[in-house]
Amino acid sequence: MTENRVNGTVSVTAPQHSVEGFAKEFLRELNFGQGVPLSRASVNDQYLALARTVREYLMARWMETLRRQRDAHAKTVAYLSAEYLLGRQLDNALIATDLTEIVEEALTSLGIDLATLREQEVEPGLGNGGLGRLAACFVDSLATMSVPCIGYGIRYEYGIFRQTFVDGWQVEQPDTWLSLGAPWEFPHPEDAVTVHFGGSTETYTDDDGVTRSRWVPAWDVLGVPYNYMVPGYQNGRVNTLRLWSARATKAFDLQIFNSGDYAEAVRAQTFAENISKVLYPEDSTPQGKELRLQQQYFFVACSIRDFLDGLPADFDLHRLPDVVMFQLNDTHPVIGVPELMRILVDEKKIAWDEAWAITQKCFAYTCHTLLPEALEVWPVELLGRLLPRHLEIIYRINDEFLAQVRQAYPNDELRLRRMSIIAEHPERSVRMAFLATIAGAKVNGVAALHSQLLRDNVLPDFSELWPDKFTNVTNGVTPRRFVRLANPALSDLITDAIGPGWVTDLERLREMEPLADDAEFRERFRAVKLANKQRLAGVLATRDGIELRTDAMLDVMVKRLHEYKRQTLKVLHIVSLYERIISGELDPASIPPRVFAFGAKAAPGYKMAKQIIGLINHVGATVNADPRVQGALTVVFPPNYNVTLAEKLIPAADLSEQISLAGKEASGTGNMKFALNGALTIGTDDGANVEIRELVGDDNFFLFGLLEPQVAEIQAVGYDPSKYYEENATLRRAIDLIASGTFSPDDKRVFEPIVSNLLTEDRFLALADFQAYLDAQERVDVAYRDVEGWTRSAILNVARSGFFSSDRSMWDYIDRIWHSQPVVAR
Ligand code: 26V
Repeated sequence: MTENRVNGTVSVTAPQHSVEGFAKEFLRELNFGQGVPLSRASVNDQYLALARTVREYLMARWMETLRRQRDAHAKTVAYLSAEYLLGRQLDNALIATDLTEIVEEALTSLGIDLATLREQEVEPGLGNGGLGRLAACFVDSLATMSVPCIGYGIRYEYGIFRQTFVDGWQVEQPDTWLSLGAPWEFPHPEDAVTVHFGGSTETYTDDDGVTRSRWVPAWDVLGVPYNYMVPGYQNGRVNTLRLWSARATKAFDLQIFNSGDYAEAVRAQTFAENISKVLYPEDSTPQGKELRLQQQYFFVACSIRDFLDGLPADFDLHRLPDVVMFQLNDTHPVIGVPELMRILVDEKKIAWDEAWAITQKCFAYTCHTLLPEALEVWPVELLGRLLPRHLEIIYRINDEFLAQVRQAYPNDELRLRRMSIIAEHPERSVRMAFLATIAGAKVNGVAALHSQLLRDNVLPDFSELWPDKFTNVTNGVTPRRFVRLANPALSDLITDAIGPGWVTDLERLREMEPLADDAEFRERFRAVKLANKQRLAGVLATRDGIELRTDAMLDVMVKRLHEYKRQTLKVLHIVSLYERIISGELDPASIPPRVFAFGAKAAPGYKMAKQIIGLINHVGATVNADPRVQGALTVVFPPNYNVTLAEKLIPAADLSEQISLAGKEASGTGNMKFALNGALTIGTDDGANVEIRELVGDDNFFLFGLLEPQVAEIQAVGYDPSKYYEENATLRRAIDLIASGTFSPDDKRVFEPIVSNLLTEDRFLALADFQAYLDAQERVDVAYRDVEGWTRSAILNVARSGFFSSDRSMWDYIDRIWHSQPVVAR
């Protein structure tokens, strides 16, 4: 897409405010907001005052945006997501308002260093990984495109845990992101919503003699909304993110107060507030988790009610699809489907068929995984106990759906069983992905390959029944945060070359392509990379006491720790190089020095993932300390990888590791961030890697490994990893070195579970891809030695990755799914 579709820009704001003006407002916030004089203000006081001053610059735009959207009666995207991995807010607000320079000067005039205040902000880590970060990128893009969107989610009191390492093993600490103050949020207790749980259903005859059902719930909680600004990039727009926090209801308080039982009152309050207490760290086995279902219903019920309450009193609900699309970010919010049906049928007394027609036009579903164990199912017993009316509604949806299937495929009992929303084994449960697919106007995967596999392997019966329902929207990332903010040096270089328009029209990066052949430009590009490595070295030194050499290739693998992502394959590569060095086979002086950087959190309950973290750290400690290596290999693994660290790591990287087993990574979005920041990818034919390689070209991408159909073939005949161990001496020596206890002298058998898993099961075929990976890494070494050639490829990666802007993803959702529009200036 070359056309610039960024609409509705009010005016690119050259802030009318002066340095002196800003300094004055900042001091006013410090004195009257924080209640301290500058002379006695802590860094935190200064940070809070700064945040509040900056947010004031967004306030009028926020109100104006909402007014304009209301006046336009525009269709709104209500993005329903259990996770938003936002990253720090201050810098994003500064680039959005174009205030950075003014603020820097104003603070300097007061003897304050902006960089110090930036470091004071604790990022809201309200997500696990890719899915939550994607939601944050999407709301950024919609604000920048002037498209009406409200992001709905949960204000977890504790976000993703803070990771520490003790002797190389992961230890989790609570994430207390709210403890030093939360200057970016606006609580709105007056908009609180009551959410019901439990109880039973009953039928009754209404005034017109119609038999109806209603829910008689047993208990309730209050949802208090907190609003967050989502500023568009220098376009005068601010959208809203509305996150719900659970409180005990007044009714609850009063009842208990009257009973005179103080301890019980506190217990009840704790019980209610537990609902938004902690983010679930995605688990290795997402078995029935009652609190998680409560969280899901809680935020979805609040959000739907909130949206409906915002409509005019006389609004005809048959027109609901004209004004909203509830986009389901994975299956977590799917309980919203029976909730909307319950409201329309039970409360608004709309006939079932009409209500179903409305509902089917108001929801669309995005699937973010292919792993069968990651598809959510809820035991019927649990759902019926917590949400009895919703279970009845799901049953009726299922009955009518199965009648439709029976008509399309007479006498096909097996098909009915396969397609039923209700699974019978191993226990009766509700398949949330099926419910979402049946209710959704559209179902999409998140990269071309993923969408194809979703149709062919995960939901084949549904795609046969409704081929037009399925579509693809390849993920994207926001160039504001991940290039403009994270990589100012590269941003300046690009802007110098092609002007500033690329920030909101990323395809324009193509204009840089010819510069790949310009020696002087390549030189400047390398200087940027080096400066980013030096910046990272500074961050790691102060943050973690890690020493980072900046004259080596920086090879980075950052993502959640999962077996399918194959961090073990990366470890096997490192161990193999190390083994070849100490056995004298490989001269360390003969390879380009490399720093291997990891960042990864393991779900606290995922034992194997935590083992792998231990292995990486132990291998690192051994390799880094061994003089025989002569510094040719270094392993660094800073703890607590998060958005803030990503913003420093990615711009410094030379090589991006995207090595999941083909067919397992739905898309990946880190892969896009690396390419846009001029790292070359070593990767499998998986997720969005496929599209990255197509765009940047085979010469600028290191492809290796089995293709998805080959994986399926091997698994069909029965995969035997031990064969690879026996037949490949290099692999055998690497595995034997781990098994020998070299990396864990205090407990030589500690990595036994990893070794035996690799040799007997190796579910994600690391051993099958090992040799291909090693060969590709040798191609990397050769390419890296050609400094000019490597730089050329890196520049082409940047120039050809404009497609991966989340702005493009959002236009695709608009064209294929939402059919909404920007609200342009009038
Ligand atoms: C959950 C589980 C739980 C059971 C063990 C394996 C497993 C694997 C993944 C998940 C999370 C699934 C949802 C998710 O975060 N998907 C990610 O979404 C990103 C945005 O679309 C996408 O780029 C990643 O490829 C995808 O893994």
